[in-house]
Amino acid sequence: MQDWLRERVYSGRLDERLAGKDVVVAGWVQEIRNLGGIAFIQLRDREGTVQLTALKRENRELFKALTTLNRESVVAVRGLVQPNKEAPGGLEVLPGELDVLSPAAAPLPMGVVDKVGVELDTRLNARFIDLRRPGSAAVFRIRSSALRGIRSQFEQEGFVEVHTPKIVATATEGGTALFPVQYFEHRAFLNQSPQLFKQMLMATGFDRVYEIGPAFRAELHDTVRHLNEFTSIDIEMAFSDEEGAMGVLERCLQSAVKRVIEERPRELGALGLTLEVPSLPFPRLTYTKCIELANSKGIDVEWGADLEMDATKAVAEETEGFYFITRWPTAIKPFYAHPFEDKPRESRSFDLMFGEKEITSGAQRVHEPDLLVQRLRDQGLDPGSFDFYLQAFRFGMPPHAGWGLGAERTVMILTGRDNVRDCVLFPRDRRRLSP
Ligand code: AMO
Repeated sequence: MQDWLRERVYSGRLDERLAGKDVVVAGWVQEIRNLGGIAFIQLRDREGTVQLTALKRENRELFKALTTLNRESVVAVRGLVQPNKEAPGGLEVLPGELDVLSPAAAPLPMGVVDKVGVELDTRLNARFIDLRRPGSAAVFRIRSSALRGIRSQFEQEGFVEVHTPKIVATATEGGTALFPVQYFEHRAFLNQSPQLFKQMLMATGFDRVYEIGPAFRAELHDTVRHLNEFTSIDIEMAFSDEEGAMGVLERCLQSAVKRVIEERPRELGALGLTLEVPSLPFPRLTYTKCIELANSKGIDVEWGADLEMDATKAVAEETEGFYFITRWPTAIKPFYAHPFEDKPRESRSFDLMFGEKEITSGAQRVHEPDLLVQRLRDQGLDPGSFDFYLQAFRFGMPPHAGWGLGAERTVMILTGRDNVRDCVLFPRDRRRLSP
């Protein structure tokens, strides 16, 4: 590596003010057009491309070295910036020195700039190449900004970031979807959700916590919405009911969209998208109302049943953007959802929806230890195996509420992707464990 590489500038920073100056650019050789005496090379970095224009008569050796490179080789070039109306961006660099940092082998596992469509599987198998494509990379830049927006909202509202264990002894979200792991002489599992731990932290006085981390579900689902490992954005807040938690959620999503619009105009452009900041509050529909709506559209679903895709589609036709479904039947929500005091068959739970897609579940939780034991039994669970959790409720546990938001499903919405696999770098699904 040459010392001058330290002076590297991104292609996006090149403008007329640098005309006549020497710069260093570095990146991947995207395209080489050799016309004999002159060659045009498109060099790509994270901000776009810059044209290198090499003249054979100026430097034969450099010309040969540049024009015989395999596509996607990584090089650094030091050269003179010159205005050129025909070059992309109106500027070109006349290379004076070349450092080939890493020659690429040929053929490539997949093309970077080829117009032909590439299957998702091919793209995921060659993900390191796929992510060189502006459209694929845009998803992850948008994801990064969205998470920054959400985090900044948490910080603004006094949440403490925590990290809870991912190797655990019990299920939280139903016993069938667990990945077992051998933990020395014990059988353990990969955690499905930080649920039990974030609730236990409500007994400590932290008051408001958030965690952004992996969650594992051994679900057999092979759909465009399900992953076996996803990123869960979780909060728990003490002295709050479900309304308080819903308020934080809608402000977080608003903040995420604002950040993306501010920080990622180029990426939104690459995806052909314009986003609008959602206005608050998001509409709230009760579960009962959703059942009525679905029934009125000829969908046969009874009160007490989960809302399947056909029912949520019917509801989505009546709404726009984000909306909450509230007051779910207690029997179909997890044991920790608090029943309404005056109407215990309904719970203080909610889902956040976008169209027909669910992206968050949350609730005010049961904080009364006796009721919690009862709710575990009602759901056919053994309170004995939740002892470590129940302990935290017996020595002073404030009422509390929280939610879990799926990062990938949120990114699907923000980037208009149809498949959740597009929104995770290296997806884990029923058929995919590598790369
Ligand atoms: P739930 O199981 O509904 O609730 O999950 C919350 C959110 O996580 C995302 N999600 C998934 N994303 C991709 N693939 C999956 N297999 C998957 N499963 C879930 C979804 C979903 O809305 N403990 C509760 C949350 C709480 O009450 O605080 C929970 O985990 O976006």
